[in-house]
Amino acid sequence: MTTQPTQTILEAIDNCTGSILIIAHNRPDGDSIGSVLGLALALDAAGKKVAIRSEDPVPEKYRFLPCVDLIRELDAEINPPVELVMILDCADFDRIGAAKALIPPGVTVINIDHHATNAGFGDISWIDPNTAATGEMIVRLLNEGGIRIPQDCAAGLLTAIITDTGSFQYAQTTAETLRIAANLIEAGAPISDLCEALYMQFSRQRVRLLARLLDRLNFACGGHFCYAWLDSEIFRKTGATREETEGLIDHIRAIEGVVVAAILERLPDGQQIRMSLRSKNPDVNVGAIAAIYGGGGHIAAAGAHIAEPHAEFESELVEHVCKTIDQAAIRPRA
Ligand SMILES: [Mn+2]
Repeated sequence: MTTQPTQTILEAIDNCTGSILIIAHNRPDGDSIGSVLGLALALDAAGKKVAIRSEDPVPEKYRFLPCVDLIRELDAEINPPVELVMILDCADFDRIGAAKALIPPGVTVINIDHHATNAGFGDISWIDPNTAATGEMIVRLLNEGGIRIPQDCAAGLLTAIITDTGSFQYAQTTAETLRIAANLIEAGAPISDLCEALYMQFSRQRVRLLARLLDRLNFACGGHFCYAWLDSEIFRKTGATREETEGLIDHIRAIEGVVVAAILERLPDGQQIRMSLRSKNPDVNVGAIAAIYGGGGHIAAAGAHIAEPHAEFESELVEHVCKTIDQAAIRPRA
């Protein structure tokens, strides 16, 4: 009988007498923040020493979460010394950035993630691409280990699942996802308070940003591909921050006929581009499109950072997306 990675992970946690260092990925999203907080709070309640570190600060919109201040900057001291490292929701080891320097040599690194593009870095890796959110995997791990889920932990983990499933709308939302969410609500996660904090507290600047973005839509592939550019001018004119772009793409994705949505953000240097992609059709894999540009992600959601875009970047992207959509259209659906 083969040992499940969850058993190996639980044993490593059990045997750890020093600090367990939990690391969030750069530009942390709801799944990343909710998962690291949830795991840390459950392990803390179980008597373990935990520390959470992130190179990038927690975005303003997630600062409402209970115990969010446990997520500290990289130079904060960790006592006792780190004996075990857990990296969550991170498709690629480089995405923890300078937090790598916090990993003492020889210490076991555990990689828990749901991105299909995760190549399995670390000493113990548990990758489940069929899971909607890393938060869901954390609940499975805690349940399997008989580790109690305190109320604040449940709030973090439910936030992870709500944000990565698009409020239980995306295709990866399964009956198990809903059972786990029910589990978290039973543990005291306040679902309507969480949703209000997540989706009903946008700043006026962010609403102005959305208005201008919707004025800049480009349609291609007979309306199946819709994309828009963000640049320094739009942030200056609206007063919105670059952090407030999260979720804008959902408004493009929501347009009738659109199969692939994209936001192309020109970074402050005026050169580099951050690309976010969404797909509404399971046969149209935007993860594969992102991979062409050195990025990654899932079938339905992916992204890439283009450091040196060449002059034909936009027309080439349109071509790649249209080809992917056309191929899906001719492939018979199972
Ligand atoms: Mn995730």
